[in-house]
Amino acid sequence: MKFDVLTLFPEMFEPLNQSIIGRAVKEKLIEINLINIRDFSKDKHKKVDDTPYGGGSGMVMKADVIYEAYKSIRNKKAKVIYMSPQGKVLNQNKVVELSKEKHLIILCGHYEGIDQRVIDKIVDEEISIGDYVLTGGELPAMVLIDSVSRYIEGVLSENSTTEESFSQGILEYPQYTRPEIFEGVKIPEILQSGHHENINKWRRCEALKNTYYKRPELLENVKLSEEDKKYLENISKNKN
Ligand code: 4G3
Repeated sequence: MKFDVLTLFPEMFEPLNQSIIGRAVKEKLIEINLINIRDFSKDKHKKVDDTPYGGGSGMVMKADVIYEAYKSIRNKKAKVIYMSPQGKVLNQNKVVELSKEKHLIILCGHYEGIDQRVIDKIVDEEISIGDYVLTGGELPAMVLIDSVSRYIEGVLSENSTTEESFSQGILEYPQYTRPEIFEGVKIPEILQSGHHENINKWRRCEALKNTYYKRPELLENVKLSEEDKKYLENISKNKN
């Protein structure tokens, strides 16, 4: 997977050189190519923004400079994504869908936004990471790159995306590791039983309990087995 990122602040992407994503880059499982939009300003002062037509506060990023930056990397096969609070809100299903692309071009805006004409000309999809406003699209772009890269073959250890939160539409079961007793609190006894079928059932029930209490709205859009429904009945009766 190749990510081209059009940004005024390529230095902000330094965190992607760390940990799992950093290793994926070094192993060439993914490629992150940062393009500094400012390099494409033809102005002697390297101007990239201007005041809005019609008046108002703030600055707007210039269409011509962004278009020159885009032309330096343009590729018919790539999907162009604009990170914006006005986009469709990202979720795990969208992340999986994007992970099947070969090449993503991500446009990061700053200031009050970007001249609408270049958005209309080059952008395929507008995506938001949530209903709040940030100073720029760089953090959202990093969120997108991280979440999508986890689904690229070899980036994570086997199975780790199939069982986790959201992959089945519900939250995760709680995890425990040594020590066996922490501040007087023992781990749940079943986890030392060695009975894997019962452990799996217990974990499923805990995952449903977590979801019921923390994110009940997720249960409306998920297919539940008859056993799941029995667990949930008990949870709602507070028997667990
Ligand atoms: C465009 C994305 C970009 C218009 C970008 C502000 C939040 C998100 C920007 C605009 C952003 C998000 C830059 N803030 N929720 N800021 O994904 O008004």
